[in-house]
Amino acid sequence: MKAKFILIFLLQASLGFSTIVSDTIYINSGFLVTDSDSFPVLSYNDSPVFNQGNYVINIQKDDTLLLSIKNNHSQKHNFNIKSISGIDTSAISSGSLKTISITGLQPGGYIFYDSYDYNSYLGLASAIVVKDFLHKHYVLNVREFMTDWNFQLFNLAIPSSSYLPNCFTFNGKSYPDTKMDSSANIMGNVGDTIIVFIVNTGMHHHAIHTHGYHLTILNSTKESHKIGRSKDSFPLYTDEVLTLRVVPDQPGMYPIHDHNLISVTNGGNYPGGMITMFHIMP
Ligand SMILES: [Cu+2]
Repeated sequence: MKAKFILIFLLQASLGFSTIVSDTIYINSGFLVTDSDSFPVLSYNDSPVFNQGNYVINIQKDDTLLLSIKNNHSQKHNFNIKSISGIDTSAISSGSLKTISITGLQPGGYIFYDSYDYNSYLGLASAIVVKDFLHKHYVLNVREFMTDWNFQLFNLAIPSSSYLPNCFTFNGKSYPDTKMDSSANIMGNVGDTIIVFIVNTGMHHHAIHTHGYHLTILNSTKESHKIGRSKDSFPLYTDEVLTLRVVPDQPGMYPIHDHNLISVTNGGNYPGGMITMFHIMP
């Protein structure tokens, strides 16, 4: 039986699939800083050092992901992937490391997150991209915060006020800090095919407007009737992942922003929040 298993494994390896990919994510706490605010958050990072931009896991189709999760926070956490079952979601206690194996993910974009309490809201929600394409890709993690809630939750209090967010981020940054973040600026040349995953890990719906280009919707995890549309505005439900394709037809720098005006402010002042850019060269 064992010899048979090894034979199948060798056969699969020789055919080029079932590659085992190891990755490690760290659950860190720290302060998310914008032009107008600084408040506590949680983040998935690729090192024990806190970074306010969430780490994105990238694998290829048919890869087996051996994912180690190190909990550097004082509370317990767990690991889940939206709409995927069969994953070990048991608690990862403070200070411990757990390794899980994930196989069989279909190509596309997924949200991984912590299901305990408000941990996903506090920052523990990011993306896994399973690639079946060779093009360059970007992930825009769209998320808003109400800064008072973060202070209350970090003091282990239940938020006492209704949710009126005042901080809006792409990949953990608010404009103008998004300008300095290569993960949040979509760069390429005229004629390139670029895949863009827009991932709403916030608690509000959002609507992302692109200037300069139309993008084609390749997939939506919430509304399949959107697939195939070519547009320049993209409403997003909470927890929705949109897979988009853009082939820029002109050079230039064009904004990408949330169409809700409150979402393009920092502490109530425009411009801020969810604004980033296309940078397309000839
Ligand atoms: Cu616009």
